[in-house]
Amino acid sequence: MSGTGLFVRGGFHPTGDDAVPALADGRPAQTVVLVGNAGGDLWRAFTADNPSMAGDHPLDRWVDGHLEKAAGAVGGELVFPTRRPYPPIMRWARRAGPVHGSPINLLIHPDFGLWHVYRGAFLFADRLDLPAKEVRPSPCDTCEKKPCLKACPAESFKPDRFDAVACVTHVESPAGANCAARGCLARRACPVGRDHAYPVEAGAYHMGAVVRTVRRWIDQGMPGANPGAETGTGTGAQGDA
Ligand code: B12
Ligand code: SF4
Ligand code: SF4
Repeated sequence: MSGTGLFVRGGFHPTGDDAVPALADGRPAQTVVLVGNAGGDLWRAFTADNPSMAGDHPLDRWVDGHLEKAAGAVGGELVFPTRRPYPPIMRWARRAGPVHGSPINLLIHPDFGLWHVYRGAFLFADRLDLPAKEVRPSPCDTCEKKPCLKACPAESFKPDRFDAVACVTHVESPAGANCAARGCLARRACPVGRDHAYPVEAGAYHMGAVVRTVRRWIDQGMPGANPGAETGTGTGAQGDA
């Protein structure tokens, strides 16, 4: 994965509470290792490799190709965070590394802030030795003003859910041009990890993927565009985030 911007985000030994799926041969996974990216490295590597951006979901296809190659090399079984049934990757991420929930639901990392995601989980039949989990406090605990919560012009962050319809309706409107062109204002309002903020073009690309996905869910009649209501398999096509 060298030169791709992908890196190991930590690992853990699952228990029954972690809802880790069984391996293809039915055995339980004894070790889970998460891979993801942070900051702009992955975007720069991807665009250098794909100057034409041809085809559907070019970022997902590029990332998935690298993950599949790596999984083959280390003998792990791959689970993708954005393919249904959605794995509880945010729970796994908290088990694996120093990330915490934030008021806008994205996980916050003390160094990367909100500028990091998870691309794949490698499941292993063996109990592999893992370094001790890094334990660090949440930056949100000492962030008094919580600017992330005040930045969304569409009031998409409800106390218990993300209102994807309100978000996308705003982003598609003329008033939402800033979100559309540069990425989510709420994510950008957080003072933590600003040095790791995605390049502007990456923000626009990811936002475009979110808008297309949620618009499709709305067109398919999914209540509140809540994907949790949906079952089945296949790509969530939210990826590209
Ligand atoms: C579906 C999905 C979306 C949908 C959400 C639709 C909706 N109505 O909520 C859409 C397409 C809108 C979306 C958007 C984004 N997403 Co998204 N998304 C997912 C995905 C694939 C599944 C989540 C899910 O529905 N699980 C199933 C349900 C049943 O489980 P759930 O626990 O109930 O999940 C929901 C709750 O956590 C709920 N929720 C629970 N409590 C609370 C409390 C508050 C205050 C809020 C706001 C929400 C909330 O929000 C979840 C839905 O997003 C996850 C990956 C994963 N496997 O978890 C990524 C994931 C959560 N998304 C991610 C990202 C980065 C984004 C975007 C920033 C992408 C972008 N392009 O800008 C935006 C920001 C949205 C936001 N501010 O929350 C990352 C987060 C990484 C991190 N640092 O934490 C994840 C983990 C994917 C990844 N590859 O790492 N996403
Ligand atoms: S703005 Fe403050 S409360 Fe919001 S995510 Fe960043 S550190 Fe946490
Ligand atoms: S993209 Fe814009 S409208 Fe959507 S949640 Fe972020 S700030 Fe709100």
